[in-house]
Amino acid sequence: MKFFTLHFIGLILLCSILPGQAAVRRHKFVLQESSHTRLCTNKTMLTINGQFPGPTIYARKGDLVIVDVYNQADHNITIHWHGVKMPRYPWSDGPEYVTQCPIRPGTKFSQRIVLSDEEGTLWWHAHSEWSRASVYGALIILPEKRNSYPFPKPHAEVPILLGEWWNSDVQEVMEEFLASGGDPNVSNAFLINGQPGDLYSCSRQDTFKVTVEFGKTYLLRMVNAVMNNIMFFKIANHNVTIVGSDGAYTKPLKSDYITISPGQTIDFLLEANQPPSHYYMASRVYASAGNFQNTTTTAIIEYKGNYTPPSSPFLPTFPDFNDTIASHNFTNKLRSLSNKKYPIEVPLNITNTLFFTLSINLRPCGNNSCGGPFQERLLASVNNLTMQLPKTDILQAYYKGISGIYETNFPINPPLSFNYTQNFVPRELWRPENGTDAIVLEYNSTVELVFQGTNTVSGIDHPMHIHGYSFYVVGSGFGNFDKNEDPKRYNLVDPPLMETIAVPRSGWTAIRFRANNPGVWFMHCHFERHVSWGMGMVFIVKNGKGPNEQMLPPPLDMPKC
Ligand SMILES: *[C@@H]1O[C@H](CO)[C@@H](O)[C@H](O)[C@H]1NC(C)=O
Ligand SMILES: *[C@@H]1O[C@H](CO)[C@@H](O)[C@H](O)[C@H]1NC(C)=O
Ligand SMILES: *[C@@H]1O[C@H](CO)[C@@H](O)[C@H](O)[C@H]1NC(C)=O
Ligand SMILES: *[C@@H]1O[C@H](CO)[C@@H](O)[C@H](O)[C@H]1NC(C)=O
Ligand SMILES: *[C@@H]1O[C@H](CO)[C@@H](O)[C@H](O)[C@H]1NC(C)=O
Ligand SMILES: *[C@@H]1O[C@H](CO)[C@@H](O)[C@H](O)[C@H]1NC(C)=O
Ligand SMILES: *[C@@H]1O[C@H](CO)[C@@H](O)[C@H](O)[C@H]1NC(C)=O
Ligand SMILES: *[C@@H]1O[C@H](CO)[C@@H](O)[C@H](O)[C@H]1NC(C)=O
Ligand SMILES: *[C@@H]1O[C@H](CO)[C@@H](O)[C@H](O)[C@H]1NC(C)=O
Ligand SMILES: *[C@@H]1O[C@H](CO)[C@@H](O)[C@H](O)[C@H]1NC(C)=O
Ligand SMILES: *[C@@H]1O[C@H](CO)[C@@H](O)[C@H](O)[C@H]1NC(C)=O
Ligand SMILES: *[C@@H]1O[C@H](CO)[C@@H](O)[C@H](O)[C@H]1NC(C)=O
Ligand SMILES: [Cu+2]
Repeated sequence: MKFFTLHFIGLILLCSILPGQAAVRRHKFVLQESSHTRLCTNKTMLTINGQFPGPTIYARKGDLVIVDVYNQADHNITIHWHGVKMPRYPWSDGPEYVTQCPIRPGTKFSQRIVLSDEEGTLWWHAHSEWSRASVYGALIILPEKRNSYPFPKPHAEVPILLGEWWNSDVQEVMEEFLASGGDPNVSNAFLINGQPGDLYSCSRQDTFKVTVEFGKTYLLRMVNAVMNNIMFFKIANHNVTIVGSDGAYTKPLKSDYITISPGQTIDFLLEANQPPSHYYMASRVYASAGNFQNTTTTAIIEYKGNYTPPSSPFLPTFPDFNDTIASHNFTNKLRSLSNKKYPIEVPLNITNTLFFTLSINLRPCGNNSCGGPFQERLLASVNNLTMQLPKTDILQAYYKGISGIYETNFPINPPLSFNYTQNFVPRELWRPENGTDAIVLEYNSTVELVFQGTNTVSGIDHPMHIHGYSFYVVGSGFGNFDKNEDPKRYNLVDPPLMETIAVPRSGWTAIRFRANNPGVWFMHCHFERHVSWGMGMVFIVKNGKGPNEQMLPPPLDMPKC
């Protein structure tokens, strides 16, 4: 009798928890031109709902978020939900001409953001030309109602969005460098939550501030929405504890600085354990090559209490701009939580072994008229292919069987093997080929992908991002990947689960994932100038046999080309 009662109650509990647990949340996004002033410069720019940064979306694990996107600006747009896997539903993923045609001015598209196992901080941003410079915001995914964080409940939570600001129109910056073939103009400032901070002119009164109480712990949810740089981040006199990245938990990692790639997110705990005062949190570039903005953006941590604040808050000191070891060291220390409650499933039996070179390239221009080195045009490639976006999106072409839009010949190895990381790669290897190519993967097959940086033209880090998937980062190192020796040192026990990973300059990174999400998925460098130069390719993952292993049909309001 007793047994029956208990069993019965258990059943009721289960029923009330399982179905209907996930909520549907609806938001309205209106793309519009709105004016904003930074660095004493007033300009109109694309925003969502007039906000910069855009609205923060809150959800719980497994929810369905519906966003009605209205384009009331004079510019094409698409919105990407960065790090959301969108199981079986690539239709709302967002990359222009890969999964959809742009939402044209005066039209609307209802996007379904299908959350599944993501938990932590992700973000959304425009995925059309360079509009993401001002069209972005945080997407915060809390645990399911009955669950809590795998760390002590913080006293408060604060989103921290790193951004970038040009005094001029970003669209013009983009058009100019694509026309010239040279590098884009460097920006004028970096931003924390839309504000440059005190170290820039006329920014003091708007500097972002966090008020803390001594003895309390805060959860900071950081997103790197910067366009073209990996960033170092530091808080004066405080160490932080990293607890998550890219919408997955990590083992707690104590550090006195953070390296964060564009696209990546990092959740960390800040313990207010220092003498009450004012402290800067600050961010500046990590750059292994090229021109960059060398200024520092700041926000202020202000302790509550009665004390005389310093005339200026304490400022942290940073690793050198070009400290590749410091950058790589930090990223390399991240580990999955990987316990009973948060298990991981690293593929061990690999079906697809892929090796991708990441290169900056040059192509001659008519009468040496371009703005890149040797008056040539700067480009970028994966396995020597510079991706050309088609005029109709690849997803639609795949789904409807329209030919002539893309090919499926993307090479699984580079066409030539050479010493990728020698200091000076011979110039005959610098010129890439055009392509709009995909790799087709069988449903539920497993992938190991090694990214190899090359030093053609100039070696630099590449923050690589894959849509539709998170992946385990099983190894990385410097020099040329050694397929016999390096795999012996892979971490298959608790590798971090990421969706953006910085491949170090003159080095390589190995990732693994299971191709269990059918659809068309963009893979690209998250440096905006590199993707504009063609550093991208597409994975097509076929349907499986079962009913829950197939792509869902497209919505009726899919934008048309
Ligand atoms: C910025 O410019 C816009 C349009 O040119 C104007 O409407 C707005 O008042 C200006 N804002 C400031 C703070 O000057
Ligand atoms: C880019 O920089 C160049 C050189 O400083 C300048 O002439 C040009 O106007 C800038 N372009 C934009 C769009 O700001
Ligand atoms: C932060 O950690 C470093 C070691 O990484 C240590 O030297 C320093 O004392 C710590 N600072 C604080 C405020 O805990
Ligand atoms: C930053 O760059 C400017 C000009 O590009 C240069 O004058 C200055 O010395 C640099 N500052 C630092 C800290 O490297
Ligand atoms: C970093 O730059 C400095 C000078 O700016 C140079 O002396 C040093 O060798 C560089 N370090 C690396 C690792 O490239
Ligand atoms: C990198 O990490 C290793 C091991 O964790 C440490 O010994 C070394 O000092 C670190 N180097 C830098 C530059 O942080
Ligand atoms: C590995 O995968 C292949 C192809 O999917 C399969 O035939 C084989 O049985 C698998 N081996 C193990 C040890 O799981
Ligand atoms: C590749 O080039 C690097 C840098 O010059 C050099 O240290 C390395 O020995 C070379 N590797 C091979 C296999 O030649
Ligand atoms: C890339 O392809 C071009 C054109 O076929 C060729 O000239 C070049 O050598 C190739 N480079 C590499 C690194 O494969
Ligand atoms: C590659 O594509 C670009 C842009 O579509 C075009 O201008 C260029 O001529 C093409 N180059 C080659 C070598 O096919
Ligand atoms: C996918 O592969 C995993 C591991 O081999 C297996 O457990 C699972 O049943 C497979 N799923 C499908 C739908 O084939
Ligand atoms: C906007 O998108 C449509 C549909 O793809 C395209 O035809 C048009 O050229 C685009 N407009 C601009 C200004 O890029
Ligand atoms: Cu890149």
